[in-house]
Amino acid sequence: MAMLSFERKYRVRGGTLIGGDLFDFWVGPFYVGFFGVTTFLFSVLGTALILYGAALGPTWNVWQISIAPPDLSYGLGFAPMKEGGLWQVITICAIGSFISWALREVEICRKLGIGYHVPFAFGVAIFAYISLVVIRPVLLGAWGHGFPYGIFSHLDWVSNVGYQYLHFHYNPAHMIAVTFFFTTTLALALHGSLILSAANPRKGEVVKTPEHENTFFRDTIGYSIGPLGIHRLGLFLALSAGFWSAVCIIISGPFWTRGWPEWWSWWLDLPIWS
Ligand code: UQ1
Repeated sequence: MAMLSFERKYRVRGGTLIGGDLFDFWVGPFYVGFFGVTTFLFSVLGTALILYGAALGPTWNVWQISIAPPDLSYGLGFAPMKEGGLWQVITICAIGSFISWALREVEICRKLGIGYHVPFAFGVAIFAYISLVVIRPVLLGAWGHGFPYGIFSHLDWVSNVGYQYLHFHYNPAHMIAVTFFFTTTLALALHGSLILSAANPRKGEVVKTPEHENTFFRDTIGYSIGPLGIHRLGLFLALSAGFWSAVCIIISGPFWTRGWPEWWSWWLDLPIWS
């Protein structure tokens, strides 16, 4: 079905989560919806506050602009705007717009009658962000444990927090996350190259079939996961990367305060060695 007639058929009322027909329309190619409106409002306010924070100085150098969370002494209370309160409101706007965006995706999935895989996957990314700026700071008792909103400043934060645990690569959850990140790129490289090799042949040759794809991997490694299976595997790998990243930072501080290399002494402490 041509795209234009497909869209005419599927761009129908209904499937909204809230408010019935309210905002249940499109503007040009974009679906609006109640959550499109809330996404827009949160992101405009958040962006305006970031610009206001930048205007407070001391620099307009885009690499160096930074909006810092409150001092640790404010604990889990509200801070004055110019002393981290801006960071707090920007964080609320960010979470509000991310969750609104996910719910707008859910409404579009409902209209189309497709699964909720995309908003679910986005939800894992939202969870990773919320781990850094809400879950871990709350467990540690101060918003000051959140990361600053700036290009260089957030890099400095990652480095400093990493060194606080001596050598972050010894964090077992970090190891699992990194392994999932790399395996995701391996899977996508295998999948992208396999599909192009079969579906995009040189001029004059016919497009090959999923049987060709299966057979390539059966011939090579004796196993093919299949054209549907590779997408399940890819989604699992990518979501696991985000999930274990969230775990690795949540456990750093709230559940383990020493250097991560020391964590591995459980191995030396096993009774089997004595
Ligand atoms: C695979 O087996 C497969 O099924 C035919 C694909 O679908 C098109 C793929 O893209 C890939 C990469 C594989 C190979 C993957 C494994 C885990 C054996």
